[in-house]
Amino acid sequence: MAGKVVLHYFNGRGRMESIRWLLAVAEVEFDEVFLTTRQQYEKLLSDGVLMFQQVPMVEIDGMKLVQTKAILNYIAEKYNLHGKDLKDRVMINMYWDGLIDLIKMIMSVPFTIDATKKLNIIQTKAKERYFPVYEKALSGQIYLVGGKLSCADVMLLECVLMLEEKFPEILSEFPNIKALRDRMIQLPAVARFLQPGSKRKPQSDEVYVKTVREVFNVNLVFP
Ligand code: P9H
Repeated sequence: MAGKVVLHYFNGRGRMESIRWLLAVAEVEFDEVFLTTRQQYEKLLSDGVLMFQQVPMVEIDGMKLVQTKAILNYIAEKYNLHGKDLKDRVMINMYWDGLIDLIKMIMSVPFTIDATKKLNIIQTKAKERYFPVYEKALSGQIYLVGGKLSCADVMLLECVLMLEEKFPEILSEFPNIKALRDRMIQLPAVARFLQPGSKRKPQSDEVYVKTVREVFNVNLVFP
């Protein structure tokens, strides 16, 4: 039996949070090694365990996986969260990739000079470009694809909850997405992940931003 899953990333959301969400919904236990110093990062580099000198890195089933989407795909496939056939899978991937684009915008906010301006752009994009797609996909459906929970539903919930932290009324014109959100937070695995003390990470703070910049020795700033 392969050892426990181990996540290598910062003690914050960033790109790893979607992986934490998917593992939590798949009810897969995982440990975390937090990157806090430049020395730690340099050791990972000298040990040759970061294929592109980047994190996230996830140890799973005897492998050291990198590239967030590849890791998410592996987990989704392994735990039957990636659709029942090719056509369902491509629909899931389209919805998933749209959400990844939106989450990348949200992830950059703590590193952005004018965070308020960026957040307003994100709110507009969410309400005008992304949420209408998911609202339509959920009309008459309990999940986005094939009537079955998939990794796209998980990421939509992750994204909605993050946006509601900034814009509590963001779902006011999207009753179908709100119904999905209200349903999914009742799922035992999701309810557990939303409990205080779970491995879900809080909103990024100054410590997180400072740590990322120090570890990579770069004054990372997003436009
Ligand atoms: N394709 C953290 C918060 C917000 C936005 C970005 C980064 C890309 C994947 C070192 N990893 C600052 O860059 C932190 C990737 C992975 C890959 C990294 C380097 C990033 C961040 C850390 N940067 O999807 O996994 O960009 O390791 O030399 O590139 S995450």
